[in-house]
Amino acid sequence: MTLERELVDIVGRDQVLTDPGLRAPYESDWTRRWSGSARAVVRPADTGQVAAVLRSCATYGAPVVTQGGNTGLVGGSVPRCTGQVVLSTARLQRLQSGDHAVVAGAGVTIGRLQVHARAIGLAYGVDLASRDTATVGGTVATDAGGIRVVRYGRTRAQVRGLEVVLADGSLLSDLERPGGADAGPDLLGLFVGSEGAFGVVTAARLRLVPRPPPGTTVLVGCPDVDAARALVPADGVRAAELMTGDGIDLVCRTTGLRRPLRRTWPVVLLLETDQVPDLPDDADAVVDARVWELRERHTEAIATLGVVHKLDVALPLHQLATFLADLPALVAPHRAVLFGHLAVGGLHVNVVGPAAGDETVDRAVLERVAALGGSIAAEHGFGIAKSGLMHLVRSREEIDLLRRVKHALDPAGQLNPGVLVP
Ligand code: 2HG
Ligand code: ZN
Repeated sequence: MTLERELVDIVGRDQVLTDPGLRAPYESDWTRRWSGSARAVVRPADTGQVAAVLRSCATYGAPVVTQGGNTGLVGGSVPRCTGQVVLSTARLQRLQSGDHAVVAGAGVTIGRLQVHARAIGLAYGVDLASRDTATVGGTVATDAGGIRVVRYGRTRAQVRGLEVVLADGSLLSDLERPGGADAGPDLLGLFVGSEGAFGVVTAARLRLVPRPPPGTTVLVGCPDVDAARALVPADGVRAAELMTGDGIDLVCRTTGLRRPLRRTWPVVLLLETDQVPDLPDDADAVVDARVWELRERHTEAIATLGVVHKLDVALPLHQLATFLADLPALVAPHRAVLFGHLAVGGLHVNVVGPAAGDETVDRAVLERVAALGGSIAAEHGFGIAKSGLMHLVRSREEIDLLRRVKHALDPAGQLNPGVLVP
C-alpha cells in the first residue's frame, strides 16, 4: 500500500489530485511569493474523511498543509517542500442555522455565509473583499478581521463552537454543546488563529448579528491620517477604511472606475455610519455606497504592479502618523501602496519592487511597527512570511509555551510545518 492508494480509498480517485496541472491551483499563494509542489492534493468530503486522511498521512510521515480558499497572503496554506500533502477543505460545505448562529463547514465561503444569513434577516459580522473565495476555515485559522471589525470584532468574537481534527485523527468538538461553555480554559479557542499548525478546523458554530438598516457611506479626502481619524465619530461606525489618493488613482487606472474626488489627497477615508456624519462644509467628499468598490479592488489593482510584499500590520492609533511619516525611508527606494482598517489601526503596507525572496524591506518595516508597539501580523496570520519574526511581538516565554502546545498537539510536527512555530 502507498499513501496515495490509501488516500484514494478514503476520498475516491477523483478527489486525490496528483497530476501537476490539477495540483497547480493549490500550489501557489495568491501573492505568487510562495509556492511549492505537493505530493498530492486531497479533498475530503466530511469530518470522518479528514480524520482518516490525517491518520494516513501520519502513518506515512507526510506533512499536511491545510488550505481553504487559497486567498492567503503570507504563504501559510501552500506547500513549501516536496512530500507535503495539501488538504483542501473545499468540500466541507455543511450549513445549518439555529438560534442566531450557524454551523458552517470549513469550506463554506464567507460570501455564501452572508447570503445565508441575509435570507433569515441576519448578517455575519466578518466581511472582507475576498468573501466569495475566502472560507470559514481559513478565516478561523487566521482570526480574520475584515471591514466590519470596528463593529463586530474579529473572527474570534464570532466563534461559538468548533470542530477540529488533530494530527493523529482524533476529533475535538463542542458543536453539540450549543448551550455555552463551562468554566475552565477555552481549549477549542486555541485553534482560532492557529493557522493549521495545531489541528484542522472542519466546522464552526458562528454567531449571527441583526442585519443593520441602510447606513450612510461617504468617501472624503483628508490632508493626513490624524485629520481622517478626527472624522470618525465615537458611535455608530460600521466601517472606517483608510486609503491614499495614490492608491485610488491606481485602482481607477487599472479597473476603469471613475475618479471619485476633485483632487488626489494624501489620505482618503471611507466611512460607513448609522447616521449621516458631520463633515466640514468644504470637504471634498462623495456620499455613495458604490465607493466601496474603490476600496475592495485595491488588492487586485496592486497585484498588477508585480510581486507584492504584503505587510499586514496594526499600530496604536496615536502612532499611525509617526509610522506613516517613517514609511517612505523604510521602503526606499521602493514604493508602498497603503490601505487598511483605520478604526482599529490596521494598515496593509503593500511594497512593490523588492525581489520575491528579498526580505530586507519587510524586516525594516516590521521592526519599526514592533518598536512603536504595533502588531506585525494583524489579520492575515504569521504564515511563512512572519513566523520567524514572532519574537518582535511575543515574549520568549510566550514563544516557548507556543512550542510546548504545538508539541502536545502535534508531536511529530506533521501539521503546517514552519508556520507559527518555525
Ligand atoms: C483587505 O483588507 C485584505 O482587503 C487584503 O485584508 C489586504 O491585499 C491586502 O493587502
Ligand atoms: Zn484587511
